[in-house]
Amino acid sequence: MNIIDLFNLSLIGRHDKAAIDFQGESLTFGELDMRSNQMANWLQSKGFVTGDRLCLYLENCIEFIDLYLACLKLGVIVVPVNILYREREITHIVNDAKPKAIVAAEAIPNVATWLVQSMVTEARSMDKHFKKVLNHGDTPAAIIYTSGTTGTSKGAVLTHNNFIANAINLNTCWKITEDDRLLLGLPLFHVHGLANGMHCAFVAGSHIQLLPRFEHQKLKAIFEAYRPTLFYGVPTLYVRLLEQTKADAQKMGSSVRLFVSGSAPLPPQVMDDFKDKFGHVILERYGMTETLMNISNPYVGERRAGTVGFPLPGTSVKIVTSEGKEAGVDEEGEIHIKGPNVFSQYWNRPDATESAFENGYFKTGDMAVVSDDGYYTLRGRKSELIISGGFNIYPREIEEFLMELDEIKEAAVVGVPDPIRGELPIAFVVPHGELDMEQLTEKCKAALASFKVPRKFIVMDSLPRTALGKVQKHLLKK
Ligand code: MCA
Ligand code: AMP
Repeated sequence: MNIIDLFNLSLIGRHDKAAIDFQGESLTFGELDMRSNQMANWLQSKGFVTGDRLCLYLENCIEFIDLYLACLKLGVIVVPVNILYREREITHIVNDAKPKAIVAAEAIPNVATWLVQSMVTEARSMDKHFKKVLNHGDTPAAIIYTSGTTGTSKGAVLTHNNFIANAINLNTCWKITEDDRLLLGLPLFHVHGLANGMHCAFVAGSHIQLLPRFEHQKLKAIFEAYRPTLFYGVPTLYVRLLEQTKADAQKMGSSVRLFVSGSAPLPPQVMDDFKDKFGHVILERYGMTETLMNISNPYVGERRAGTVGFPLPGTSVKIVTSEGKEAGVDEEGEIHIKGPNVFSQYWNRPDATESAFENGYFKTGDMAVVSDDGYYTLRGRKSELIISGGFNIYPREIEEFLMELDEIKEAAVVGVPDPIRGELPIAFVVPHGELDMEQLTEKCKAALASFKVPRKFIVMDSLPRTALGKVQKHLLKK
């Protein structure tokens, strides 16, 4: 089976049930099914077949879902692109994934763009029925760009079966049902919003209130009007929610049965303060783009602050020490993962795929320990990855950009702790002469997604290096 066969529990089986609200528009599962049939017919009429790629550069919207479901029905591989990415970052993905088209709300400079509104208008005249295309579960469903542990952006190929395993796991373990109401403001271009949010709701038949994005200032009113039962957030959002008064927080939490956090470490203090204000113990879990969800605190039982809980069903987890041995209790090592949730390959990168696996396990690059009662605690990463507001930043990408600029000789980027975003990027630069800081920031803003723009530039005469020439980032961090 492919994931559409599973979504059909709702798309067909709950035909008349309300599926989604978005900016005042309400659609049933049957309407989502019909709209995506029309879009699939339209894409087919443009020559799309199984295995072709389609890039989506869109904020959360119903049209994203129409296109996404249409691609899954056709076996076309969706390549979602972070809406905050700029031309340079989009071009890298387009050159690598070689999609047949890039869909966006507005033309992207120097990138051949298909405009979503005209596609949707044309699709409205297509047949509402779609002749099923047979695709099995190992068919790629999406290529999601991420940098793994090495720092160069690679496309993780996720199959229908990977997504199916994730949806079945979370629906079972977090007891997601058709009675749930999910407030979904996380971006659909990342797996947190897409696979945990949208997929699980479509399989279970839950209702979704979709937001273009989270604007924390508006959340109180949205909670009170929608009365969600389920909420998924990154730690930055939980920090923002703590700005509510206790009385408002209690009201906001009164309809909710489960708050989940992931994508970055949730400080135990935030979890405690949240319990105090909202009266809920946040359930923290751990995942990656390449593996979807791996480890989760339990729905029933102790949700232990600072830990990510136990391996999810079907997921094998090993902690491997620096000597290559399996770690004992409380012994630190790298997390290795095996299971039906784990991706099959990086797009067009057999070399990177091979080095990402060892003995059939994916090497996550995340360090962890396990307690004697089985709770896993993440201890940081092997790589230099910076996570800001739940978005990943690869220092090397910013360093390479800075060093392409005429005025910069050398650059090193590190993450510094930030109480709201978790981490923020800071750049150390060795200039060729005088530096115009404002101009430098403007150049970064024009080329990089806003969350990657260094918040500070620190000018140095030279970067501290080891005898072998490697920059000593730990010294810079200090
Ligand atoms: C943030 N901004 C956005 C969006 N999110 N712009 C458009 N669409 C978005 N979705 C921009 C804002 O314009 C602003 O830009 C800056 O980011 C910060 O916004 P602000 O309003 O101050 O918000 P915040 O309080 O910092 O909160 C931001 C956020 C956002 C809502 C937490 O960072 C977010 O949605 N993060 C989720 C990322 C995510 O889904 N990660 C999952 C990856 P400017 O600075 O120019 O003003 S998947 C993953 O990691 C694995 C698998 C896992 O385990 O889940
Ligand atoms: P991504 O590449 O966007 O899939 O990000 C995956 C990375 O996010 C993981 O390798 C972890 O480093 C981090 N991550 C996800 N969930 C958590 C969590 N609960 N605590 C700490 N880090 C997390």
